[in-house]
Amino acid sequence: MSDIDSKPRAKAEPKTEQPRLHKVILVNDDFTPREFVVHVLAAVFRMGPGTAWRVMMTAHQRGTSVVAVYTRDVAESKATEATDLGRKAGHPLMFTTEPEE
Ligand code: TYC
Repeated sequence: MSDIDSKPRAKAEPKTEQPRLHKVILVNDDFTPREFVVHVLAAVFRMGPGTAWRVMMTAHQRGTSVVAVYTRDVAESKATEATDLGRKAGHPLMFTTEPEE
């Protein structure tokens, strides 16, 4: 077979790039009550109590825990909403975001 009649090869990359996803990260502190962290995770991230407890304990023991992954706007607004719930209740609870690799 000559290469003259060979078909163009399919492009490996998709034409449009997918938007980069961002992680919401829960940061441990020494003051926010465990139950309050679980309440915020359930309210803002729609977690069941078992999952919320595990995510909270991961941050408590390791310093941080990945809560969820969203597009950048959603990740940032949820991190702000969750951090604000803590601040309004007088707790230093903090959620941050970072792009996924
Ligand atoms: N370390 C807190 C305590 O012992 C509980 C806690 C867990 C706070 C996770 C924040 O992201 C956090 N009361």
